[in-house]
Amino acid sequence: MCLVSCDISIVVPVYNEEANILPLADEVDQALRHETRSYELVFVDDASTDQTWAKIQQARRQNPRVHGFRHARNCGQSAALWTGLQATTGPIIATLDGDLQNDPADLPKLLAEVEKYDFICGVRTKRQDNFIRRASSCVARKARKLVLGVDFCDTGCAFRVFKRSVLKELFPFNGLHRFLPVLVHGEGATTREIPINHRPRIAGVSKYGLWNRLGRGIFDLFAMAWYQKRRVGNVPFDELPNDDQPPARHVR
Ligand SMILES: Nc1nc2c(ncn2[C@@H]2O[C@H](COP(=O)(O)OP(=O)(O)O)[C@@H](O)[C@H]2O)c(=O)[nH]1
Ligand SMILES: [Mg+2]
Repeated sequence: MCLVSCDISIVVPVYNEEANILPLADEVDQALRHETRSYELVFVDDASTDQTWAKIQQARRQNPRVHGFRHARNCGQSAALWTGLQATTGPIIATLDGDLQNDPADLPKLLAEVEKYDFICGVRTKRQDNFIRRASSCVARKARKLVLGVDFCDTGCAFRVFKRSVLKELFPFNGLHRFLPVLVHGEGATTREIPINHRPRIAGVSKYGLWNRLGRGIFDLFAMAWYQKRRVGNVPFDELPNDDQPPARHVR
């Protein structure tokens, strides 16, 4: 199911975002109009019950850089993200939300930074969400710092740009999308946080409430803490030399 090779793969998991697909495809195209590298925009529709899939097909007719995948049943944002990551081949990957809260105009800024770092995280400095959401992100940040000893400002921000090489540090689970920066950082990838624009949601409704955002995030935190302790890291190892070859050093 792999797509044709291109330089930048933009992965957007969506669920019931019918009104946002076409404007998002346009905004991405606009944002990358001066980009000399090739890109693909990959929507992963997580079995939406509205016209999202039809809109992805329409976007594809308007722009062949648009690709679409559709889950047979609703599996969640992380599962859709994983499907998109597996389906693409670009050496640079960008991810963003499909509700237009992330501003594709920030793409060039993040793409420039990924030349210097492995993983760039967007930070929603002027967040256009209600008080409960902002407060729960604050609590989650403090909990992450306390339990994991890492301090990323905004792991809830899905706008990220990273090198494909960091994918080898990741594995699929429901909740992965919140822990991407923590996992890649744990394996030694270089990370950078960059302020990005954040917009209010205009169309469609949020899919998250207090429990499936903060509650699950905190629950998963303890699994992350366990994994941090038990993970088998990248250990360099030597190979006994063959007769005609010099000793070799590998990194798993
Ligand atoms: N594929 C998939 N995407 C989802 C699901 N729930 C939310 N999303 C997408 O994840 C992004 C963020 O969700 P949103 O409801 O805007 O979260 P909020 O901004 O935190 O309120 C949007 O693009 C949603 O369409 C889901 O179950 N499956
Ligand atoms: Mg949103």
